[in-house]
Amino acid sequence: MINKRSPIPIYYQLEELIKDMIEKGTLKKGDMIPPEREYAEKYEISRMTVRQALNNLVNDGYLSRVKGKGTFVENRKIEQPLMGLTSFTEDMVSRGLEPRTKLLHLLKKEASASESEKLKIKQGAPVYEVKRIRLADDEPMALETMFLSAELVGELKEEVVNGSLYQYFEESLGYSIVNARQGLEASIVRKSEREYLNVPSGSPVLLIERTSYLADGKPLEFVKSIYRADRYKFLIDMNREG
Ligand code: 16G
Repeated sequence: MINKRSPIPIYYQLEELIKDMIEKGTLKKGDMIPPEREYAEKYEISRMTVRQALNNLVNDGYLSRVKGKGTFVENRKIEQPLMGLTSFTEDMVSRGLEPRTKLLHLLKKEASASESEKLKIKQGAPVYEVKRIRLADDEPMALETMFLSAELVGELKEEVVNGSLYQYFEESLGYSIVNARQGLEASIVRKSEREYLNVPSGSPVLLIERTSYLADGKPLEFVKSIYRADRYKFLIDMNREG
């Protein structure tokens, strides 16, 4: 319920209330939410306050507006733990979603200075650049650009990069991917990325860079990914060391 005496702003309380209904499943994807007026009357608050709460929920990806129709509940965000070193395919399958890949390009070229530094190979050595859209239940989630040393992974075929590369590295090439270093930062979608991710201009995204290593310390992959911030939320468990 809304507590008008609380120091917590009313629009924020309403946001939390609606988010809670989405999380509990009382409001499901595709449900139309009541008009502003109804919320205002029910909670005896101003329509401006309701509008502010709904705008914030639209910006955060919980709701979407369809012109002339109304405001609808969106999918819940995917909650991705940051601790385990998992693949996109594993992440989606574990949530009951169907992973799919749309290959944008697979090219073999000479490593640039920065790629050679990341992959610890000589500049000019052969590298693969693989650019893929990763989808869950046919909805684009991320855009991935991956660099791999061709000497390490051998010849890469299209059918391989259309599936799970971690599975290929581990099961077909017999490699053990043991650890990775990952950076995560906020950004706004670029014009060139918008249509791949199917998001409006100005949408927030998360830039993730991962370098994964094999048991002998060799870098296996260097990947730059762009994740939709309206569909993803990253979680981490922390312990206070005493
Ligand atoms: C994830 C990894 C990426 C890895 C890919 C393999 C992040 C930020 N990135 O997308 O580094 O290459 O999984 O997925 O999580 P696959 O086995 O399905 O091809």
